[in-house]
Amino acid sequence: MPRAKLEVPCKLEKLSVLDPDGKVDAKLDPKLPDNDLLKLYKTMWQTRLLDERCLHMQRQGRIGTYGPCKGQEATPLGVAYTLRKDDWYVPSYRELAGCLWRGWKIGRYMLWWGGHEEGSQIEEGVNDTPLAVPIASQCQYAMGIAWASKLRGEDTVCAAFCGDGGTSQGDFHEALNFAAVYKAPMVMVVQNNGWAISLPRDKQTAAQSIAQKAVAYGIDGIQIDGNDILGVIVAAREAVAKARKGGGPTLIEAITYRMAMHTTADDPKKYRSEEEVKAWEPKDPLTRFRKYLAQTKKILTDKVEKEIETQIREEIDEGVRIYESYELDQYAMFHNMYETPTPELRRQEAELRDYLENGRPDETPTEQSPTASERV
Ligand SMILES: Cc1ncc(C[n+]2csc(CCOP(=O)(O)OP(=O)(O)O)c2C)c(N)n1
Ligand SMILES: [Mg+2]
Repeated sequence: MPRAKLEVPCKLEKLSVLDPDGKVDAKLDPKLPDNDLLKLYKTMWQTRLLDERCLHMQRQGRIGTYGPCKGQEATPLGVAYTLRKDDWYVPSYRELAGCLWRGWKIGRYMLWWGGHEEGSQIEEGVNDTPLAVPIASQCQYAMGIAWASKLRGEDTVCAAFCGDGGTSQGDFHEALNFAAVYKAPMVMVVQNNGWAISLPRDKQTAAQSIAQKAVAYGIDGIQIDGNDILGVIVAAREAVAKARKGGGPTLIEAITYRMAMHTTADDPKKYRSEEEVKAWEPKDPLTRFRKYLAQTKKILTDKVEKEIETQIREEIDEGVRIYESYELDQYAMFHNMYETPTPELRRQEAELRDYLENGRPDETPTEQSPTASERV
């Protein structure tokens, strides 16, 4: 047998529609109605301000460890925009913008970061799954949801998200492999923000792109500018339409950047340079979208902007009020895993009850006690 080139049919593309100056490629412009553009802008801006508020509240001890999404608003929002209400949205933990678009309530979102079980409850009529921290675990749920919709003869699509780090998990591979073989209506979106905590992208994979991993599964892959909401919408629309028509999954790699720390438990200055962060500032998805709406489309005037900001701030304040006035079941975490709690869970519940009713046990730190950041 002679040696020959292995011909592998594949469709791999790269796409960007809106440049950092807010100028749009006219041939690719999805031409969204003005109303939708302003609604998207409001959600993106609200995400930015809510994210900031959560960060401050963590510093004040009012919520727990927080994972910011600053800089990563355009991809989840653009994808959510292309979904129908009865489609499924399966986030990891930096997809707040799409969650707000899908109808998640601010107060409940805060409950999740406050460490309360009630934060995982999805609003009535919203086909989403709760935030997922076990990396890439949500890819498996998404594949199952997509396959179930196919088996039931429904035409709903499931969009799932994970990070660049998530692509090294077995779950990511298993989910995409299965979805591809069974042509499950799934859209797999990887938010490649260049880092998995302190691990840079070039140590994550030797592959030139994450999009090219699609070739191994026999599906289409596309790399997009994840800070360009219009480009995200164009790519996601095509992927969703293809999945809905029975064409199977698409892998979308969205190139973006996490402008803040991984979570409030780490210090990014320890592993990435200030210059790198500075270089990403001009590509900010929010300022880019603002320029497009104000200068190119001329629909965002100072007056409209002020009105939107007032509305956003009122809604966030109301969300915080709701979050802080929830009547919480302190013991819910012991009751939601098993129908009959195990003896160990019962022991822990009794310990917590004793702690809450009778005060603090002696917590004098010993020499060996790790600090919070050492434990992460
Ligand atoms: C299965 C699993 N392993 C390890 C961790 C600890 N961990 C939390 S976030 C993270 C990095 C994830 O990086 P990436 O997928 O790129 O997402 P990003 O945080 O950059 O959005 C790791 C290793 C975890 N949550 N789950
Ligand atoms: Mg990452």
